[in-house]
This record gives sequence, structure tokens and C-alpha cells, in this order.
Amino acid sequence: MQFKPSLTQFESLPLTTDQTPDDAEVDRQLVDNSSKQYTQGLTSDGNSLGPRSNLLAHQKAEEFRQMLSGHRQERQLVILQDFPDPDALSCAWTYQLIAQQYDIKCDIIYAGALSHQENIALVRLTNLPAQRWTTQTLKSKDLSSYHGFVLIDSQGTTSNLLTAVQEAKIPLLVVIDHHNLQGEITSEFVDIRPSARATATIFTQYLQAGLLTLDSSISQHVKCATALMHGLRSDTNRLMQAQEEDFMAAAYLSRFYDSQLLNAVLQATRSKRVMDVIERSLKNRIVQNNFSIAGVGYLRYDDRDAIPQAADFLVTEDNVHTAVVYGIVHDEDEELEVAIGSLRTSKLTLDPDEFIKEAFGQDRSGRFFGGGRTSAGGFEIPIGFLSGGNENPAYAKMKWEVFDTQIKQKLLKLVNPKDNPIESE
Ligand SMILES: [Mn+2]
Repeated sequence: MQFKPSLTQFESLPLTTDQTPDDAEVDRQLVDNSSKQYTQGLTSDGNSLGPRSNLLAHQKAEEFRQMLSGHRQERQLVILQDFPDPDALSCAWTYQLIAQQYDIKCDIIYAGALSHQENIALVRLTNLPAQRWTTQTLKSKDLSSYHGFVLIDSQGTTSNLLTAVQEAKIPLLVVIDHHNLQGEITSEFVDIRPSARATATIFTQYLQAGLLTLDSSISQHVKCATALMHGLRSDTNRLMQAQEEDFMAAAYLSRFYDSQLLNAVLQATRSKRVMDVIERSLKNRIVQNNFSIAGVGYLRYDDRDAIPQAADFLVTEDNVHTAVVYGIVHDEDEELEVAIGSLRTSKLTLDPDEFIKEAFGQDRSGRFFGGGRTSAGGFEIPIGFLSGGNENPAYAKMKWEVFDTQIKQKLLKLVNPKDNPIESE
């Protein structure tokens, strides 16, 4: 499959279109996957998912089952984005439980950190089996024992582990995601549905199709269902952006999840450092054409998630429909620096994926600096040669100013059509 940037939306700034990109995506997929086998809009347990999503869900569940049968007794690596969110974590766990039935043993790994207080609480309270493997850890592992790797809730563009795993010649077996297609994918099983608001919705549909029979008397199943409910809620802004199939998935999970456990996860409090980043975003924000843009300077690796949280907060201001917050994250262990940013929007006609790709473009190898899904997106720009040296305050300040200015001007080109020379009348 080939990603073709469709930037037609941006030719008619300011970023509005009558057709929502998600619908276009569904239509395309249905054309690709149209099958005569589809007969009835009901799942095995009688839930109507609506004919369009039902068709896809059932075909994909069956294809998924066949793929798993063909890989019995293998070992697989499930690679998550570097800073995994509840959607990714819960789905990886569900994948592991489904795969177990085929005697497939999975290690769920991520390279970065569990940064958001709710994610730390989720993993601790449910004993969610995800492990942090840095690129150093990876070197100490015998990768030859793995038969394949799996990408869930991402397409590998947000993981630092990918290159090493590919170099070890481990084949990509599975991609299950709801972000727009990020590039060419060669994988045995691919289920990418940009129409789904959460990967948790896709996984819940696998459960409904019988890939794993949840049992309320099994504590692990209850915890996993709770994690999926959390993933689904967090990717749909507490179900406010959920569509019918997401609600149907939540309804199914409601039979098994533990509401008190979910409540405990949601009660997790923010650290002072996260509060400080949010404060900086408030102080530094500029608002133009209903966009709120804020650079927050340097932050520690472990506090990276303060950036999306700040964006979540800025987008709640009156007359703001889209917030972009960014900063430079510093990893002391690996002397690595990366400029990262998050976008949040309540504007239905703004596609975060296209917006970010258009704003920041691609690196030399053709890889985009970021992308997104409905209502949210993110980007990562390596600092490269300019990394480190921050013990010299004048240098650190200068470096931040350069990145801050460049990111701002790239964003403002899209935000203010009048400043865009291409669009002048
Ligand atoms: Mn997701």
C-alpha cells in the first residue's frame, strides 16, 4: 500500500471541507474490501454494528483468526509507540490474550516512558504486562527467538525500536491501527480503519466476533475489559467524539469492566512538573484565527505527556478550536533531544493528520514528522547534531528560540492564509 498525500484540503485554506476525511477513507476501504459473503448486519451475539462497519469487522476478524492459526507456538514482539497511551496499552494486552489461545507468546514493549499519570495508574492497577525496552535493552536481547513483530495503534512511525527490529530481520506480521495510512506497509495481516475512533473499538469487535470469550469471573479479563474501556474513552474524549460503533463497543465492554477500577485510574493526579508545563503553555500561548499555539521550552523525558495535556487544556478556551503545544524533550540516559508537539482540535473539518503533514513535511528519507487521527495529532522532529550542550544556558536559549520560531512560522503559514504567499489573491 502506498500513502498518497491528498493535500487538496489545504489548497482551499482555511482548512475547511464539506466532506469529512474519515468518511472518504471508509468508502475507499469498503470498495477495496467489498465481498459477496456479507449477508446480515448482526454480530454473533445480536449486536447491530451497522452494515458498513459490520462488513469490515467480520471479514477482518476471520482473517485475523486465520493468521493466528498459521503462527501457533511462535514468539512475537508487540511494539507500541514510544509513549504508549491507554488505547495502545489495552489493545496490546488484548492481542496478547487472544494470541495466547494459539500458544503464541507475546512481549509487549515500548521504548520511551509511561508519562501520563493515568497510564502509570492503569499499568499498576491492572498489572498490564507492558515492558520498557530502550534501544540499549534491545541490544542485550536475543532477538532471534522472535518469529515476528506486531504494531498496534501505530504504524511504527512513533517507535525508536523499529529500526533495530527490522535490522534483526524480524518480519512484520500484524498492523492493527486507526490512524490514517502512514506509508507503505508490508505485513501479513493489516487492519487499518481510520473510521474507528479508537483501536480499542476494533479489538472489542474482535472479541465480539468470538476471538476471545470474556469471562467476568476471570480477574484478568475484567481488568483487560476495563483497560479497553479506558482506551476507548480516552481516544474519544470521554465518548464525546464516539460514533455508533464505538458506543456499541463500549456497551459490550460494560458487561465486563470494573467501573471502580476505571474510576481509580481516572483519579490519578498530575505531578507538579506537569502542572508547571501547563502553566508555561498558558503564559506562552498566542491565539490567531482560533488556533492557540504555545511553545513550552525544555522538558524532561518522563514529563513528555505534559504536552498533550497542555494541548487538551488550551483547546478549551473560548474562541479556540485548535491547540498546538510543543517543546524539546531531553532524554538524559541517551543524550537525545527531540522537539515534540501535540495538536488537539474540536473543529470537525480539520484533519490533524493532513494538517501536521502539510505543516512540517517529510524528512530526507520521505518519512513524515508526524500525523494524527480524528481530533488529535502529534509530531516529533529530531534535534540531531544540535542535541546536548544545554549546560551552556546561552546556547540552550538560542537553540530553543530557533526551534520555537521555526515551528511557529510553519504553523502560522497554515493558520493565517494571508501570510501564505501561495494563497495570495
Ligand atoms: Mn488510538
